[in-house]
Amino acid sequence: MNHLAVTHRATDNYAYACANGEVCLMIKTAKDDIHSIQLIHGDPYDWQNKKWVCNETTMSKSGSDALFDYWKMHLKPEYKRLRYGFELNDGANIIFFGENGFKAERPTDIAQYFCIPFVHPSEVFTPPSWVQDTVWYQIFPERFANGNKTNDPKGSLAWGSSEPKVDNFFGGDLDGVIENIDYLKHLGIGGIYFTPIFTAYSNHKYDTIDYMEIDPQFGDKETLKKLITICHKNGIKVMLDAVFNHSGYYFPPFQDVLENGEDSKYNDWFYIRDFPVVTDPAPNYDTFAFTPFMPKLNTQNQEVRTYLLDVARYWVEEFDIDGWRLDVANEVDHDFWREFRREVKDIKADLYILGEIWHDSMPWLRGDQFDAVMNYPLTRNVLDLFAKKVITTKEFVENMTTVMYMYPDTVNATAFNLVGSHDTPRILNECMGDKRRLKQIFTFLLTFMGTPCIYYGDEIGMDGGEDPGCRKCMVWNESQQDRDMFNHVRKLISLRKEHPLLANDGELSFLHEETADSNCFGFMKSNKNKKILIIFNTADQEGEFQIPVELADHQMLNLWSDSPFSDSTITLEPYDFIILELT
Ligand code: ARE
Ligand code: CA
Repeated sequence: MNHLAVTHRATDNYAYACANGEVCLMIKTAKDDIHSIQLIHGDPYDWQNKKWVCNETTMSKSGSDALFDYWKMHLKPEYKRLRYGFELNDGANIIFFGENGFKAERPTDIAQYFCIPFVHPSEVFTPPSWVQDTVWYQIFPERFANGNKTNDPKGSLAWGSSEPKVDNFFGGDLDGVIENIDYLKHLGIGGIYFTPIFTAYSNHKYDTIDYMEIDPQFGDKETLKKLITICHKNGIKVMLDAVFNHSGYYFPPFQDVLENGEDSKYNDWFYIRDFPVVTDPAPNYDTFAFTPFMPKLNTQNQEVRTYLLDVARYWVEEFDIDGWRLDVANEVDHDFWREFRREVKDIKADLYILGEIWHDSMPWLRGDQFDAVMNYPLTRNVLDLFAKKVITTKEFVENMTTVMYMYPDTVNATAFNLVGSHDTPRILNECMGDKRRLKQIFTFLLTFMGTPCIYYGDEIGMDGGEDPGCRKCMVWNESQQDRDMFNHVRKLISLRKEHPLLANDGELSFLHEETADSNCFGFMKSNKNKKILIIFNTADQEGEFQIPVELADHQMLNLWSDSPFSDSTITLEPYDFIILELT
């Protein structure tokens, strides 16, 4: 038995409470090492005749990556308390594993067992219930649509007349979004994520000057109110971008510090290393990255906190927004985010809080800070397989399993899954312009798990390289849009609405080992009533996928073509996919 690989702690992705009163336990062991695991569990205070009353339940292996097997189990402790340990069987030996490590025998002393002292409702990860059925659409307001020529910035270029640059403007605004609500409704999305809309100099508006005003280039507060009302009428949620890690250079408090130096009453609002403040040759204050135009805000300072929390509350209270996306969220302190959560959820309990973090984010996803993070680990993996073709389907399944077990299932169900954003090259570029691969990626994104986000224009086949290339003006002339791609995405969204299994209403398992052809792989979503298989051929040649024998007895329906299906071997065209419902 590989003792070193056995991993469990009574916390985070290894042990978490679910909203229905269940506790989920997960343990990790070396791949193909352990044959079976018995969970020994009970209430710590349940004793009879000086003997602890415990139960035994068999765990099941629920996934594997390159190195590990993952075992999972749900329990419902009657009194919300749990003491437990694992009996690991490798075929030759049975060994007990508890908080104090490995024992040859099952201990009678329950101090040796893992402990969940008490599950408090306030510590259960509970994102807003609407989120897991939402398909997001990301809008970069300067480039989505120009609905009002009178507010165009000076020197604005004709819509789409040239390539996007770090400093050029095309006049996009909130009226443009209002004008195109029907387009979004027709596509079927359920939420818009707007990159920043508050007053700032740049075209991206991440260098905030006034957190309490809409940038006049985008409209005013009335325009935003109108936009939100129309969105809500059409069942579309609205999420705004909160840039609280740093302000813009022209944020009045920072200007005050520049002017008055140490005497400024704002001198502790930023991380100034020494006075006088200089920007050249390098800023002597902390910034976002090394950008002197984005001085880092000191969220340890009480006045800064009060100010930013006022901002956070204001747009929820007065404008009824449905979500906050938090920029550079992992560079702001946890304590601030805890207070942030309490304040905004006090006003609107089902507000969605999305952190922008590109890395392992467990510390922010314990229920006391964010409801989700932008799932870039998923993005990387999807691109590596479908777009860049630098990993095999086997590696894909393994990597994705690692990503999935990084977090509780409850977190995965609302993960913000994206395949590109205003910070990355467009997905079509990553696919080297191959639309078949792009279609597969959309199919994956919209049938997997979590909540998918579509970056504006990807659905009509827009291209563009790295920032700023990925921020071109939306193409509105239908003859220049890829309508076939649009219909593909639209059909996926509508299937997802029709079949909750395609969203988050069931268990997901990969179908890989069963395949003879390594270019093909799939996954299955299942609940008590039915199963849906989603299968891909990721190669430029015809591929074959064998339906697992244990599923052979089911009635099958090809959901994509809406026709019965009966073959046990599926033949797929290059870069094709199939969605099968099994009843
Ligand atoms: C501008 C230019 C760029 C140029 C850059 C150099 O446009 O072409 O490369 O300056 O300084 C905003 C604007 C950007 C702008 C930037 C600076 O949108 O256009 O870039 O301000 O003025 C990390 C952070 C993550 C951050 C990304 C960009 O962790 O939080 O870097 N993302 C947010 C927003 C951005 C925004 C800002 C932050 C600043 O989403 O749009 O930029 O407010 C790895 C790392 C990640 C890293 C990621 C991307 O995978 O692990 O940590 O993210 O790469 O670099
Ligand atoms: Ca305009």
